[in-house]
Parts: sequence; structure tokens; C-alpha cells
Amino acid sequence: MKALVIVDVQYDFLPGGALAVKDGDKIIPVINSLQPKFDLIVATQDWHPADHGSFASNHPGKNVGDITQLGGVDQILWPVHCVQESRGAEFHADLGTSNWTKVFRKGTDKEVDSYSGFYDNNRQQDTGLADFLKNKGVYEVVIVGLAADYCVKFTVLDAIQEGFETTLVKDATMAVNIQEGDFDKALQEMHQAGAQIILSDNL
Ligand code: VGL
Ligand code: ZN
Repeated sequence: MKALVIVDVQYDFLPGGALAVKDGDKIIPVINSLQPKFDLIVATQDWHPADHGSFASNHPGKNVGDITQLGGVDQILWPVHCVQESRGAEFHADLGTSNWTKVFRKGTDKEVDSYSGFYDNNRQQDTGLADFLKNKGVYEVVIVGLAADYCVKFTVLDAIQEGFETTLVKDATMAVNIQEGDFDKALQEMHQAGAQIILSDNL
């Protein structure tokens, strides 16, 4: 079976949000048009406590974009985003959610960030996504959402490592692009790791 994995399509990653991805909202109709093609749909949700260690404001003297150590790995400091129960953490109202089987929340431990929908950045904690998909008989995953150069990329790389045939839909993702070219770099990394990169028309 083939599953659609929708990564972090939440207000804080959309235009007007705390960590907005430019044109991030453009992917919502594309994702909605893909959903009827799948028997199994799951989503991930960035879901941080207010004191999360990835927020620059929780590190006195540090700024957004600075690098620190968190959970034993390098951590980029972000603006406060996707705080549990806040509007910014909600899925966009235009995104169809009625056929989703399950939502996997991540980034809940303040001591470590979690870009991937499967594991935290230090690969200590497991969201249960891999076992869930395998128990459903999924062998192929199609991944879409935000952001292409962070959570989508690490979800794709972990999906490959977990043995799934993994496809990224290029017009159903957008990048933060802290550095110009980060989107292309991420696409290359995912492709080199074994992901198929396609356009939604080809699905
Ligand atoms: C993300 C930065 C921090 C993402 C989440 O969803 O790509 N990026 N938290
Ligand atoms: Zn986050």
C-alpha cells in the first residue's frame, strides 16, 4: 500500500505565520488534489512546548538564526512557532483533513528538536510513524508539505532509511530558503539518498 505523509502544513509556516515559508499556501490546493489518490493519509504536526530549546527567545543573548547545541546536536535557533494549542500550530483551515488516519506530533520534548516526522534530531525518540505505516502494510510513501529544506527533507531521508520507497512531490512543498538555493540543495540531497522527485501531475 501507498501512503501520503503531509508534513507540518500549519499556520506558523504559512504566509503571516511566525516562521513563514514564502508562498507556502500555494501548496494547499495541490495537496488537496492529491489526497483522493491515497487509501492512507497521515500528517505530522510541529508541536512545541513554550519553553522549547529551539526558540531563540529561550536562550538569553542569542538571536534567531544563531546556532547552539540542543540534545547533543547542532541547533538553529528559530522564532517562537507552533506552540502547543496556539493558532499557529493549527493546520490551515483550507487543508482537507477528513480522510486522515492519524496525526503524529513532534518537537514536544524541549531538550531536542524534531524535524523528521519519524525521529528527533538526535535519533533517540520515535514518533511511532514507521511502525504505524509498516503495520498498515505500507511499502511506499509520498511526502508533501513544509518546509522542504527542514522537516520535509528529514522526513524523506528517514523514510528511505526505514526502507520505504519514497517520493517527494516537488510542487507540493516549499522551502524556508534561509540561504538562496537551499531548496535545490535539499532536492539534490533527497534525490541522492534515493527519493524519487516528481510533479503532482505525474502521480
Ligand atoms: C520546521 C523549523 C523548525 C519545519 C519546524 O516544519 O520545517 N522548521 N521547526
Ligand atoms: Zn519547530
